[in-house]
Amino acid sequence: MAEENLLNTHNAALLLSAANKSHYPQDDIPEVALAGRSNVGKSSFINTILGRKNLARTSAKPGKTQLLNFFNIDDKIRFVDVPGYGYAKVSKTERARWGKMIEEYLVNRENLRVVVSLVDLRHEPSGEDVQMYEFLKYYEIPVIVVATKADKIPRGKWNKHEAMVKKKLNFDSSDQFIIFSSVNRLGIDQAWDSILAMI
Ligand SMILES: Nc1nc2c(ncn2[C@@H]2O[C@H](COP(=O)(O)OP(=O)(O)OP(=O)(O)O)[C@@H](O)[C@H]2O)c(=O)[nH]1
Ligand SMILES: [Mg+2]
Repeated sequence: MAEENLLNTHNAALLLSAANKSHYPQDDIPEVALAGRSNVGKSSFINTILGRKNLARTSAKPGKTQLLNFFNIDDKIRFVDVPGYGYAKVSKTERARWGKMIEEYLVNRENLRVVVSLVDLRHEPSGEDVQMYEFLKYYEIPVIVVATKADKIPRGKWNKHEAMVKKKLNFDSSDQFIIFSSVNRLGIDQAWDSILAMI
């Protein structure tokens, strides 16, 4: 893989977890943030494209990740695993705190180069998926849309699902759209190409 000439993807580790900007790393390393509904597959995406089983924790229990988790990739890139939205069993207060934390990071973080916005290829994007995409477009934050869990629908239906997702998001055709599966390890090269092109 071409990216392996540039960085050793095996040299990856959790650097720190932060609740607010006073805890963010202080340097110039470019960051790639992962955003999406709880359970969409953000942590799995990180593990899969790094070829690791359990670097970013994954769970069948949604709503687990409450902090911004910064992963150091070979001292050249960081992945930032953002807590998922849309988990029902969260109080109004927690939801507000979440919103503040995410907004503070996404809008003001100078290290941020691109947001990988994950949606489930199987379903029409939720209101919150649409809001996230619109938010990123509004603030002119570069975005790559990754449609996860492609293994759960037959290949012959991918086009139809892609069209459904794009329509609901009011997708900007100049953005990248990647069909992905952590189970079948599909879309990895395309994801790396798109990410590295933004950095
Ligand atoms: N079939 C299939 N399952 C997946 C895929 N990606 C993730 N999963 C499963 O979906 C569940 C949630 O995945 P996570 O990666 O923990 O999701 P997350 O977005 O990090 O969730 P939060 O941390 O709660 O926001 C786990 O049971 C994963 O094994 C995929 O591509 N295909
Ligand atoms: Mg997670």
